[in-house]
Amino acid sequence: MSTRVFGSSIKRREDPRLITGEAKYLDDIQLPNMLHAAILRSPYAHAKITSINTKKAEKVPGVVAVFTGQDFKDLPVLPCAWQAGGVKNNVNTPRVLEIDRVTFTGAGVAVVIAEDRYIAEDALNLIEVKFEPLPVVVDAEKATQSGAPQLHENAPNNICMDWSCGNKEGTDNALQNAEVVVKQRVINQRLIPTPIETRGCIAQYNAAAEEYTVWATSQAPHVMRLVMTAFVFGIPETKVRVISPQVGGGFGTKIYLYPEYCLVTALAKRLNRPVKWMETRRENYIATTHGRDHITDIEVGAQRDGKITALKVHTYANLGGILSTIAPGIPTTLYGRMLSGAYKIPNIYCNVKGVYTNTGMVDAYRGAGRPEATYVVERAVDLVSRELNMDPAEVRRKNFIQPNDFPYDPVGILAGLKYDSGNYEMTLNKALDMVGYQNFRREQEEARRQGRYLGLGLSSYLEICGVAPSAWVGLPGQGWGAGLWESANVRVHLTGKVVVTTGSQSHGQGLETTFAQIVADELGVSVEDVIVQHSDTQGTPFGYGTYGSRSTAVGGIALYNSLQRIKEKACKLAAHMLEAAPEDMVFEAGKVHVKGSPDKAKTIQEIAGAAALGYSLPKGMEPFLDDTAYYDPPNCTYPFGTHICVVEVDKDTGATKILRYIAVDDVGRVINPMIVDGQVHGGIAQGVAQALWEGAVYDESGQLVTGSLMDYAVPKADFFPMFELGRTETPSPVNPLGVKGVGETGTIASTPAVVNAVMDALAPLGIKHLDMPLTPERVWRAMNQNH
Ligand code: MCN
Repeated sequence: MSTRVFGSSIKRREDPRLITGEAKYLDDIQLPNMLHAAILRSPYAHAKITSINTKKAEKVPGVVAVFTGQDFKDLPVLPCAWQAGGVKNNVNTPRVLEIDRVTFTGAGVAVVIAEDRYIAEDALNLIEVKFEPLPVVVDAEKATQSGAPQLHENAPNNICMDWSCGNKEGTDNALQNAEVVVKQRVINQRLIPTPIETRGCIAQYNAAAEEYTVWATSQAPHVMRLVMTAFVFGIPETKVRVISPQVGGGFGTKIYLYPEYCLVTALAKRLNRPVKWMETRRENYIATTHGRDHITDIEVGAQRDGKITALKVHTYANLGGILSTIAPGIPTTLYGRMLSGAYKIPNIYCNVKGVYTNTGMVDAYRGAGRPEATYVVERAVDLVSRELNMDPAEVRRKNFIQPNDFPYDPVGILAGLKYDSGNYEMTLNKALDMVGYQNFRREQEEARRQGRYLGLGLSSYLEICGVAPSAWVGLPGQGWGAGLWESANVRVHLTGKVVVTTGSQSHGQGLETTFAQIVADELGVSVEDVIVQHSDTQGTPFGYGTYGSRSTAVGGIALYNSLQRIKEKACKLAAHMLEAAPEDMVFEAGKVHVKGSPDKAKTIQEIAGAAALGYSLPKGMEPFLDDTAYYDPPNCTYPFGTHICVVEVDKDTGATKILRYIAVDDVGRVINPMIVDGQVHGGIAQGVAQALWEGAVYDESGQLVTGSLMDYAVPKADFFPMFELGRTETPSPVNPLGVKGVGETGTIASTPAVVNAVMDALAPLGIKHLDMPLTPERVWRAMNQNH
């Protein structure tokens, strides 16, 4: 009997090639005769382009060509694929290169193609562009006010969308009748995702076949190909092969179709030579999508006993100067619809104004909408606790959705979907046990007597992930322009070795390991006998890609379903081989045996061999064990948990030190605990970074002040204590493996845990709220209000 590998921490199979430097990232790819592109970007946040003179640049030895937007004016603008919130009439998206006007610093206006990258970069300086600067607005709320510079004719007051969910009248009434009402404005500042590898693209054109091969740092190669061919080039999908090589992190930013990818592809044909473009870090900061950037007014009503009765939220969501591929869906479907959190809140209303400003594009960044929603809810619960002078753990307990409430409909705001399963109090209790809550409160009292500021923050988050049901994302008003199912193909070769191809895409998550674990358990083969292939549109079935923590709960289930059909066929063939009745066959631990006679058996290897040889098959059976499954789940999955952060704020400097960090997550059944822990670690680091250090800053003229790693405070490992992780396992009833997603939990949970901890520490000073990042300066100023 083979050991079950589902649930065991086997080492990541992708790591040897990553650790030894054998993995090939985009910039490692060198094609013969390849040219290099460098892009001239607008130094102005808002300006007309009155003329561009490329003559001097063209004369530089080694420069092959220089192009401007005029040269590509026949190509349409890039599409916006998630037109949520009713944006249909005011979609403004990038061109391959902008032609008349730019709306953010960093928009591409010209491209130099040269024999090497250095020549191309140097020649950029010789392009003469006349810009006519226009007035600039960078703040989403100010952009909607009268007199603000107008960015797009089709978006009066710069409002791209004005979207609401919930019950306004009911919420207003409940707020009027509430025994206490707390109001707070909170800023969820803009973040720069910063994967270690920046973006890049190589394109090669085969003139004889009229076909392109495109290598791109993509989290969704099939979607990239679809969108690029159908909406930009107007050519059959079959004419383009997209390969996503090893990708060095994405965090959402590599989902989209960016202008540079289309530009490089067009150039490869025009110049009939392969062309490569690789983003610099500075370009990455100004031209790759950012995340968050909300200004939110919260009104929360409660009874004196701690029961929350109403939550009203108004948000200005900054979308940047133009829309990225799925931008409108983030502050609507993935934010507004999640504002009930883990709580039974009987009245919820949310209004979101998506706003154009002269800043870089904003789209999904790890968590995408759900960190913003969780921040609102978890801060609101703490503000109520403070107002009522109640223990924040107690207020959470009073309002939690209970285990027998599932499937739970959060007062209709989830557009028909229901939370699948959960036991929120269980994770809270476990986290409180791990931290030693009562002891901490005693320690805190003692510290306060000594003039020290110790604080503890809770975050009992809930998230939606495994985004799918196609029927849900395709509902009128949701605006998603495609389905959201996943696919997997399984082939069991003659020797019993298994090749899986998947439409999911791994860029750090470890899917080559966890998907192999699913196969190993179902077929009873060893993990070493399984290869998982992905990231190449040639040879993998269509899939929507990896984001929204969907690979396991959607792609993994397509794989599971495919394996069931392989097993069915194996049973039929084994029955034929053993001269037994198919209905008497049992598939167990890599063998098919006759019910009650375990000795009368054929191994999966023997069966695969027979299927591949095809000498003797049951009547009508095709040779080979090969199956492709497509899976569209009936619901999303809803991971949850409680994170606790313990901090000390220095009374003299305002600096926050994290003393302990406890995370208890429930992501359903766990395939690989070590990988899941790793995902949680990375997520926590990103969420804590938002709370304490990171923040993208634009000045009034639309220049990104935090435009490099010298100015944007990405944390280092020694900023963190060892994370203390716990887990509960509440299976999801949505899928046969009982799995939920984990890729974003840490980011979603951690930000409010840290802010709540700092606010708890500062409570003796009467400080109720400070906006992030909680830098020593900001905290010190609040502690010393007269300075
Ligand atoms: N897993 C598991 N058991 C579960 C759930 C997941 O063992 N119950 C495993 C999975 O099989 C997979 C990993 O955990 O190996 C993450 O799975 P999942 O939650 O399905 O998330 P995705 O694979 O869809 O990854 C997307 C998610 C997102 S949305 C962002 S953003 C993100 C993230 O994953 N970006 C990452 N994790 C990242 N990790 C790295 N290293 N780099 C990124 O850019």
